[in-house]
Amino acid sequence: MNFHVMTLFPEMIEQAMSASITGRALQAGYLNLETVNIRDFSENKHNRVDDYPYGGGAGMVMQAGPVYHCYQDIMSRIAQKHAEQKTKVIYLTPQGTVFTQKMAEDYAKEDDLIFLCGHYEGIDERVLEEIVTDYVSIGDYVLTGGELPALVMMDTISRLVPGVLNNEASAETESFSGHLLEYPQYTRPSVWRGKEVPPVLLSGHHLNLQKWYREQSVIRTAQRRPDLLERADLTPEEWRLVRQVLGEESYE
Ligand code: 6GU
Repeated sequence: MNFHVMTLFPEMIEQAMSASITGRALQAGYLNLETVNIRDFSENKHNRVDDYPYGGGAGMVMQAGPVYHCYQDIMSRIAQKHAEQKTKVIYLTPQGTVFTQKMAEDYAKEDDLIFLCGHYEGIDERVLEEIVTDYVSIGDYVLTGGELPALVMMDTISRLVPGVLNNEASAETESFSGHLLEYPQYTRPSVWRGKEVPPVLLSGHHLNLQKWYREQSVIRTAQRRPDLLERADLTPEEWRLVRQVLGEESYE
C-alpha cells in the first residue's frame, strides 16, 4: 500500500505514522508513505496558499492552484500499472460519507491512495471538482484540519494490508467483524484485587472457550452497541440472550 498525503503539516502525518505498528510496517516495506507539502506549490512570494473567500465572510480559503500542482506532482510519480482504475483521491471533510470498517476493507485493496487534507474554512471548489474522487468524514464533529482524519483512515486501512499485523487472525476476530464487539480479555495474574479471571479461560476446554467468547461478544454488543445487532447474524438462542440482557420489554 502506497499512501500519499497532501498537507500543510507533513511532520504531523510522519510523526504519527512512524510510531508503533504502522512505523514497523513502513520500515518493513509493507507500507509506503509520501507526504507532500502543499505550501511548496504556493504561487506567490510570501508562500501563501490561502486567500479571502469571494462573496466575503469569515475565514480564508485554500487556493486551487497549489493544491492542483501538488496533486500533479504526486501523480507524476505513481506508475499507472492499472490505467483503467483511477487512483482514488480522498478529501477529508465533515461533509463526506462517514468512514466505516467496510470502506477501509475496500480501500485496503488499492495500490495507491491520495489523501487531501484541508485547512482554513475549506478549499476552492473548482480544484475539488477536478481531482477528488471520494469525500470522507470520520464522524459528526468538526476538527481544525484533515490530518487527524487522514491518520485515522490510514491506521485503519494499514492493519488490513497483508503483513502489517504479525497475527493473521487478529484482524478478523476483532470488534466489528460479524457486527459484534470483541469479548473481554484477561492476562496474568489470575487473581487481581480479589477479582478472578473467568474460570473457563483457565480450563483449556477449546469448545467451551469458543462458546464463551461468542456469548461474551453478544452480551457486550447488546450492552454497549445494541444498534449493531440488527446486522449481526445471531441464532435464536443468542437473540434470547440479547433480550435477557436488554430486558424483554425495552427491546420490543
Ligand atoms: Cl474529515 N475533517 C474535519 N475538518 N473535521 C472532521 C472530519 C474531517 N471528520 C469529522 N470531522
